[in-house]
Amino acid sequence: MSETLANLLQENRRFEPPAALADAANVKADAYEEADADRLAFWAKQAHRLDWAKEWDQVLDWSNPPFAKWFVGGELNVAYNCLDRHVAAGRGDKVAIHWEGEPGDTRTLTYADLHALTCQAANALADLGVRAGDRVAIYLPMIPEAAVAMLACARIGATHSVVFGGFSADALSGRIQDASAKVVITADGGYRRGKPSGLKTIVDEAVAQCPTIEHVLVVRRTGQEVAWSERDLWWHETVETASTEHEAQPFDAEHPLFILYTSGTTAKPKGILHTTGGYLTQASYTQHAVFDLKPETDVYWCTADIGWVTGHSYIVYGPLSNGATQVMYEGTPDTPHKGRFWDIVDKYGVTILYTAPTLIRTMMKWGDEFPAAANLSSLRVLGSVGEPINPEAWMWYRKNIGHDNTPVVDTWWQTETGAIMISPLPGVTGTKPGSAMRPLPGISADVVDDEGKSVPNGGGGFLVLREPWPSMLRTIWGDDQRFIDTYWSRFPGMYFAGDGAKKDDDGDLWLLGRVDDVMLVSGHNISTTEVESALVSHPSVAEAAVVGATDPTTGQAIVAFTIPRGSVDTAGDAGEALIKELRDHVAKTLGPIAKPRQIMLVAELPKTRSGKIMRRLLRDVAEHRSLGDVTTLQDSTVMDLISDGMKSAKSDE
Ligand code: 6R9
Repeated sequence: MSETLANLLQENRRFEPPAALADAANVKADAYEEADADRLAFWAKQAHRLDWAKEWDQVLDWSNPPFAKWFVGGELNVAYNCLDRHVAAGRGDKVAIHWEGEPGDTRTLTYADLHALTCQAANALADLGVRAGDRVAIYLPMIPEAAVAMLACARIGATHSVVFGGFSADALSGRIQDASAKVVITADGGYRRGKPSGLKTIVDEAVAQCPTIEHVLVVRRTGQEVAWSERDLWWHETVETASTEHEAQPFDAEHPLFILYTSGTTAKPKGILHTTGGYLTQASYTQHAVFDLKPETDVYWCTADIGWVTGHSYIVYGPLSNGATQVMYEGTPDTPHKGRFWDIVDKYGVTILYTAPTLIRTMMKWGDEFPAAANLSSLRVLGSVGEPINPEAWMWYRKNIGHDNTPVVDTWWQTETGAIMISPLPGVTGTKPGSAMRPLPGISADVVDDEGKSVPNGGGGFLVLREPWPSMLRTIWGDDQRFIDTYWSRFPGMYFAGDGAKKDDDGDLWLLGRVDDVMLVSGHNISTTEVESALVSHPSVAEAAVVGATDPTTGQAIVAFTIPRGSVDTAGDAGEALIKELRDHVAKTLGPIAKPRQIMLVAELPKTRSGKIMRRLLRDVAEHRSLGDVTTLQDSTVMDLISDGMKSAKSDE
């Protein structure tokens, strides 16, 4: 095998930043030079965008790798930086959150409101005996109280562990037990798909297995009936009656801020630990730099859930530390209709939108008429995160959402990295559809081969980070050895992210998916992302997921699951003809080596709760069934296999 990862996809489209945006951009090209000249001085300057109670003695202590300390000896309070300092500067009346419930109810919270509520919650938690260093689990729908709960923990130095509201009782109790949390903050329920869902019942079931839990604090959102026990307290009786006065104490820069669980390859989720000063520095700087956020004029909206790292860094800590006005939406994108997102953009005049490829592809599938029906002219920067964005999805996003002139920033990062690492800067970088382009100023990323050697331009391999960064994970909660083994052992002295990537001829970076998903076809390592992108570049395809299935002659063979766009006819012969056309299309786009052995037309793809395609399940479907050359949508057994797999995956959690 000559190459570590084949580089098949060619992309020649390029889009320069709009001149007006470039002229007024928060961050210009000189940031790269400045950071290259002195990386630590650069990060120290970004740390000074925050208010510190005590200045640090040392920017970085890397004497005991991979255990980093940033801003050693410095002290600050995260909630103070997100709230108090804006209020103190006379911006208390500025809107922090325009909240929209799924049923259409709304709330507007100014910085003064958010500050008062956070102080009340901090006082209430302290009264319940929560002290600095204690862990608090948060299991809430997308309501303002989710942000308040996180900020209240940060304010008193308690470490929060937010668990996505879609997780099961087992998943929740496992995470509570791993962190030995003292308190859970939840709600009676939330609205999803037009119905109230129950959260408190799941917490009751989970907490039965969690002896460390002393109290359950419950926000009333839906008003549904809930069972009640002695340890339960209503938020409106406990928090909303507490004093709105609370003085934030500073904490050490390395004080634990939060744990966020991310599932690894083994069953036991990893509790990724983030600390205070470095995390906030990078979350805050990247919000300012990557989104060109202007707090006075922008209305920002990140569609992620607070249960994922994107919600932590780019709904709570990034926007609020910058004093932004943002939109927060509780529900699903197709309730009550498929244009809901675009109605929200229109209604609030959203200027910066941050969403995920899975949503963009879903919107492509639904059809152009939904965004066309709303006024999206306020948008000026679009962001993407969570998966590789296929060039055609990128183009669709720019054209249909960004009126063909809005920069699209494809941002690569992970729960582990805490904040954005690789991304264009909207006022600086000429973008290429599907490329995350360059590491941000102050970040050192590279693509290496099996031996850890940097690949030349045009080559593919493993994405690594060569230098520590401020918002890096500090460890896996309670398991330093697993931290070392998982991230720092594959390539000595480098952080290995688990992703494949390539450098194009200009040295720009293209993410190629998880290396566990790479297919080995006749001795060539082929990325699932490239084959998926080739499929999505066909006008009849909305989404595609590609896996390698064991094959007697080629080792692995490429099997593709493809969702046609809404208007495409796939009945009978039309389906067969489309499959043939798609196989040929991939061969023509990427070369014959990448031609799928089989293509299945399907109505849905199995996804994780955060919207990432679960190729593992598709591999099972592809391998455990000898399928003919073609299988179409009409073959319901394939869909049953996919949905059975999804059910068992959900019960795994
Ligand atoms: C922020 C987040 C991390 C994994 C990461 C990679 C994939 C995220 C991406 C991307 C290609 C991008 N990923 N952003 N792949 N291009 N712009 O999603 O964190 O949930 O921990 O997932 O997501 O595979 O390793 P997390």
